[in-house]
Amino acid sequence: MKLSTILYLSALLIPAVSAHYRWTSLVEGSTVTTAYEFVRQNTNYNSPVTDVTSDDLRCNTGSWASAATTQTANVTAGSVVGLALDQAIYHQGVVNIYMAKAPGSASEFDGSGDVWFKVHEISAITDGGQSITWPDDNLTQVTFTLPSSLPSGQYLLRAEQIALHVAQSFGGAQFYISCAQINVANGGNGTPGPLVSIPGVYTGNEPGILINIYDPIPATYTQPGPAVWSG
Ligand SMILES: *[C@@H]1O[C@H](CO)[C@@H](O)[C@H](O)[C@H]1NC(C)=O
Ligand SMILES: *[C@@H]1O[C@H](CO)[C@@H](O)[C@H](O)[C@H]1NC(C)=O
Ligand SMILES: [Cu+2]
Repeated sequence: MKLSTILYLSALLIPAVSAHYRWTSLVEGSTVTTAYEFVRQNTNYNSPVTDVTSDDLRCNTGSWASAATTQTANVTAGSVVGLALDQAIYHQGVVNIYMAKAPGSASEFDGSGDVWFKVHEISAITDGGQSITWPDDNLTQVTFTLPSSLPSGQYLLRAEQIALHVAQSFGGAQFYISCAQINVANGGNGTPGPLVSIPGVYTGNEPGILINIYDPIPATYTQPGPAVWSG
């Protein structure tokens, strides 16, 4: 089959706008918790956020209204946590996981200020312009190990997939976001950082956000955001 035919047939198989993937559940170890039990539910249905200067970039549109009714999960430093989606990721892109420590309880924290640090990322794999692989493609969950030096306390845990299929023009990148609320016990004395604000962390002009991923195939890919804090 010609490449154009293959691309046409794959387009038929992918739902265009009706059913985007959403981060709906906290993952604790190997357990996927109930949808929106510990994850703030948003009000933008299946749509992504595209304005990187909007407060909606923090935990998604309308999610603050559900903060108080979202439960906070008890987890321990050094354990595996993550977020799961209602269906597999299908837009080519990359994943970042951020955390922010709440001054008090996570359910009362709006995530404002220079409070966010990156704890995990899944980037693109490039091959000098020969090929580019999106390892977040087809994933239904993303997990990582909380550093054991993470201080105890309540946190927002924010997952972000940046879909890059129409990112060749400014504002084209699509941010699929949710925040979970967790209470970390048995933590350590680490100093997470660098700390950034959300919005503020991105301008939209980053080489990993404003990018044509098809033509030519990028020789390198630069993951947006700060370096990962690994404890
Ligand atoms: C978390 O632990 C606290 C203290 O033991 C408890 O009151 C709370 O119900 C627990 N939360 C959940 C969601 O299990
Ligand atoms: C995701 O699934 C598609 C369709 O089966 C496949 O072509 C692609 O290679 C997969 N991507 C990864 C990263 O496994
Ligand atoms: Cu789409």
